[in-house]
Amino acid sequence: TNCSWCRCADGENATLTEFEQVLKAMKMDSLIPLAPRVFDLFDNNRDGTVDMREILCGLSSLRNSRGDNALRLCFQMYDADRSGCISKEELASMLRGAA
Ligand SMILES: [Ca+2]
Repeated sequence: TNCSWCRCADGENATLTEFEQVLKAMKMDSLIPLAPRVFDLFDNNRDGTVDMREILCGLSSLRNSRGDNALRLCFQMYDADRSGCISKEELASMLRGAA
């Protein structure tokens, strides 16, 4: 089939563009502005694509996040260079992205 979600579910890896389609297909449109961050966060093995397992794993940690965990996850999402702190530049780009 031609849909990203199905290709992904078949075990193929999704690129960022395909990942955005997956978010749309899952009615998670609110995450689309954050797609590059979420994508980066889900890409556990850092190969530049997310596979089905990484997506499910990432989604379940999003869903199970409460309090501190959710906060840490958000923090990781915005900490673009993984420095452990959110720089002014990162904050600015986050606010630009949210606008
Ligand atoms: Ca990956």
